[in-house]
Amino acid sequence: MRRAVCPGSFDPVTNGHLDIVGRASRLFDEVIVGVLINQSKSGLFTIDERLEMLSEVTAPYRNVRVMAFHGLLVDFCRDQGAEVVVKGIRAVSDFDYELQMAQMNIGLSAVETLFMPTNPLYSFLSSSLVKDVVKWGGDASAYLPDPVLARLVSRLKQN
Ligand code: COD
Repeated sequence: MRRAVCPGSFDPVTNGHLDIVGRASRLFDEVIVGVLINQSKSGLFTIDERLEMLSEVTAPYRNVRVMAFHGLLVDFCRDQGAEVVVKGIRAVSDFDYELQMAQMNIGLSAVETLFMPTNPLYSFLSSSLVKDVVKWGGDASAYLPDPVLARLVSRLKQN
């Protein structure tokens, strides 16, 4: 079985993330969306909330499952039997850092990284930007799945 991991913070998942996950699901038998538990960086949503949102929006993809992980990505891949990491590349600025991580990861293990060009509709999109747009009352409906937008609006109203 060919299994891939799409890792990230997903705070929260955007249509850009979802586009990459959906395309990866057509290339691999199974795709695991790995949410990094980063103790040094507290997010807007808890890990459980991110997992819930991801599970809801990836439900149409029968070969995608969602899990949290901590520590090294390559260790998570090994534990899950995944040989490939799939990363979306939005711009040259993403590429520099992603290349460093991919090279470190192949040095640490045999895990390959596949770079997938972003859908041009989402090439400028990040979780941070959409949080800012929604915080100040902007319309982010083109960039977030509906249930994620609803949760983001409600969370930012509370803050
Ligand atoms: N279009 C396409 N792809 C996108 C878009 C978009 N609009 N937005 C994001 N992406 C893709 C990118 O590939 C990105 O890498 C991924 O989605 C996740 O994005 P984020 O912002 O949710 O997550 P990041 O960038 O904070 O996640 C970083 C990782 C968790 C992947 C990374 O830090 C990691 O692998 N950490 C594990 C620890 C480790 O192994 N460290 C050593 C690495 S060498």
